[in-house]
Amino acid sequence: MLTEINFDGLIGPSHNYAGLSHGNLAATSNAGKTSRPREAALQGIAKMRANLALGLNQGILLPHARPDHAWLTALSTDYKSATPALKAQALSASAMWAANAATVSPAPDSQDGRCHLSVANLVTMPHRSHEWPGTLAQLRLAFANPAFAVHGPVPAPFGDEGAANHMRMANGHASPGIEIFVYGTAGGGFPARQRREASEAVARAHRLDPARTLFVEQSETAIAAGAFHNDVVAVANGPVLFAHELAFADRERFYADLTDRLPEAQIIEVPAAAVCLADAISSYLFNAQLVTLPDGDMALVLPEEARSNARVSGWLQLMIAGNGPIRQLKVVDVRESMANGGGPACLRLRVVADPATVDPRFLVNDQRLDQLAAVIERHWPETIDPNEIGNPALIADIENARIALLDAVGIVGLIDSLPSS
Ligand code: SUG
Repeated sequence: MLTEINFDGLIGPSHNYAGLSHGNLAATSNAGKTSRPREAALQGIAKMRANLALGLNQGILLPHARPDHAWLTALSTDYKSATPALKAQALSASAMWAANAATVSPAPDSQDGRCHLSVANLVTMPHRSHEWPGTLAQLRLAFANPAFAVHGPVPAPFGDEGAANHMRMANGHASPGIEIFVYGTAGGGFPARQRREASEAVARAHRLDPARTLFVEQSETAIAAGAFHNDVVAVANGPVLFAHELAFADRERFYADLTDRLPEAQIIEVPAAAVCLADAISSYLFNAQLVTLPDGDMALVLPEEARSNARVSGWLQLMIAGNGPIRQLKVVDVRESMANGGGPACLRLRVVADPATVDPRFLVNDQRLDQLAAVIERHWPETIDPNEIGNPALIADIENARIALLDAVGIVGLIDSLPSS
């Protein structure tokens, strides 16, 4: 039976604060701070446990080989002699933000009846531009069943950041949906990371019905305020869109096009007068997982930062007191990821599929999470000071930690795998 599975990026042992993402205010303002990889990964595990407790299906994507020696070799260097900037870019644990792994179109939306996944090229940021081979290798394993079609990346220079700039709305997960691709053209002083050409290429690859596909421009004001991905200012689930008033360049046209195609659409818009963009972005109110619970109600899985912002939590209380479609709030602590600009929604890739068609090594229950937590507790570095990333002992610990994890989950083939094409 088709259902939604959230695949969370397991936070890797090299998680650190290098300040690599221009336009991501959390990441740049925390540059140079000491990170806590072990705690970070355990926070991610706790979030997955909380989602399992809500009755949701949960999967994982695994950390990539870091440092990425293959990438450094392609740049005619190696980790020891690389510049400090290249070292940091080669070591980044950024693959944890699985919402940027791929764009996913569930089977009911595609003309060939398969679930399509296109790995994101992430070409805008150097430290993310070398994620796709490691992601593609995993997607090909996890979704090898003929129920899926897994595609390679859109070629450069058309930046594609995956599901973070894509929303799907439908009456139910298994019904045909409206797919909404959000792209940027200008971002004030910050880069617009999703190009319309890339979104259009993905929509073609996924064989979507053009009549049920929308291309919507992200507002320049939102990007300039730090919304480097659409999922920082909007999230959708089923027939519900939850968005900030200033998320889109032309909201009235978007809402009209949407309700024209999906008359059941329910739009919950948060006015800038109630929650300004700065509060929305620092609290990650919209980087929540909007999920349908087994009883059909919707819940919003929010970061702790949304509760601690008085204006944001005041607005949420009013929303819950009303009679809207979002009936429950669930708060999770993902502070280590948040400090790099990654909230609960960034950490997961949603796939609508029958779990029986997914490689079981990528699916988790509480027992499997216990097993993963034991590996993390034993092998993940407790702290990383960005000044220490040249230390060979730290690098050996990071590499051994990932090997221990792949061994534990039975996916040793990924240790140095590259996609075959
Ligand atoms: O691409 N941060 C990530 C955060 C991605 C969040 N994902 C979504 N919104 N879906 C990024 O900006 C910071 C890494 C560093 O600076 O060390 C970073 O890559």
